[in-house]
Amino acid sequence: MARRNGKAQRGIVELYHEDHERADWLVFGRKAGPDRRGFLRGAGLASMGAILGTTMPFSANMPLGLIPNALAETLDEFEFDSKHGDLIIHNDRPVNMETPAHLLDHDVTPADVHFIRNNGAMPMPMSKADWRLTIDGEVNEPLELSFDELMNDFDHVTLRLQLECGGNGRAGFNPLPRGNPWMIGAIGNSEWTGVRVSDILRRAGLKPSAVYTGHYGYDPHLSGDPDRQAISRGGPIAKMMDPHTIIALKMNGEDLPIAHGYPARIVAPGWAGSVSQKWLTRIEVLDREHTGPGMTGLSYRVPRHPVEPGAEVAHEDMEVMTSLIVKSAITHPMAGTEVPAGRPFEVRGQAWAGDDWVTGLEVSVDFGATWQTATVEPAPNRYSWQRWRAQVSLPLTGYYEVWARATDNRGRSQPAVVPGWNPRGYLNNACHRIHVTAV
Ligand SMILES: Nc1nc2c(c(=O)[nH]1)N[C@H]1C(S)=C(S)[C@@H](COP(=O)(O)O)O[C@H]1N2
Ligand SMILES: [Mo]
Repeated sequence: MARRNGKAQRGIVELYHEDHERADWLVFGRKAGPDRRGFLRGAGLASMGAILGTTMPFSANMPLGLIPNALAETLDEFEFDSKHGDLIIHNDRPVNMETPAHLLDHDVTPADVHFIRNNGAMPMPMSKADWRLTIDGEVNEPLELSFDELMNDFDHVTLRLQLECGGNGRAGFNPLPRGNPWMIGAIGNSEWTGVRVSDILRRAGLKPSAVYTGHYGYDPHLSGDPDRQAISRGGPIAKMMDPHTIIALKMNGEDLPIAHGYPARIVAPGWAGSVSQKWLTRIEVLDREHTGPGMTGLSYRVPRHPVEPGAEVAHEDMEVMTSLIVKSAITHPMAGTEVPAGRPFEVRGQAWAGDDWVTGLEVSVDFGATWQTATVEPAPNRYSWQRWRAQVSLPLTGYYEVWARATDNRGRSQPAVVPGWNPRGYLNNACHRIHVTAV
């Protein structure tokens, strides 16, 4: 990856030059090698076809590492400005970028280091003047609201809210499920200003039949088919009526960046980020669980009972994920740092717990044999992550790992090893570890 002046960039061509196996993995969705063809017939080929606008009959003959010419010509170099440092790029079409752990150190995540998760294409921004939000379905009075009306006719709240991808931590699962191999950084905690979804639903008037929402955005499906949605999830009415679930009009006091849903998005903190529809245009109130893309099959669903790693799970044995679970990140020092042996230094980070909150955090520098208590700050508001700190000292020179383990208000803490495998790799809250060398 080229890095200049805090810009991270990676073109498809460069990617193939560097590492054609990884490039194949990115482009075709799965690893190169003898089984590539199998994957090409499946999801990989479908998404390739979507990008090319057609199928590829001779795909089986394509030499490894060859860039489809159409792609080589059309895939622009993807560039993302950040004055704070580089993000980790998992994919450039759709755009998926992760925040490295040390950039989670800001208590309020700056917009330019907030992870990005797109399922479809990045849309051309719709102007605030043209934008409308429709509220319909199981309501007494359907609404069509303009941006100005949201700005002027409703109360506004400003909250620091955790937004975490349900697949954050997926990279730790074995076998690796399909999807972006997020490590720890598909989480952000920006300051969002907007209107409570509950206020809007109350204005529309919920019918007694209302049980769930369905969310719609204006980002195009990767296929370009205007009748298909990139993603459309929703949540139970109780979650949508929580006063912390908002339609955000500002991120850190500014217009939302296009990557984060300009001009308005839902933030439903503590649940899989996919509930937080970006580029929001419509909330449909439903009398049953929503069935949009991302609600059914294996997507954002977990097995009702533990399953063997790699198992195929029948769709009817899966249920929709609700709250995410207790987790923490070590944001300082940066992994790989050298520290002086025998002298205390600060280890710190952030911790969060979905709908719950963090009551304790411990760190270990001896692979979990002993743990020392860190201080945990209270959240500035519910659903914000919480800062923790500890003074640590490493007795002798050599290689160490720092591990962090948070505990929530219900007494649940993070496992040292990866928790229950599931087909799409959600809810991995194993302890974050970094390595440091004492010199
Ligand atoms: N319209 C739309 N909304 C979306 C998505 C999307 O692809 N399209 N991705 C979802 C997912 S999976 C996540 S994790 C969050 C990520 O929000 P961010 O990109 O602002 O970090 O947005 C959600 N909202
Ligand atoms: Mo996500």
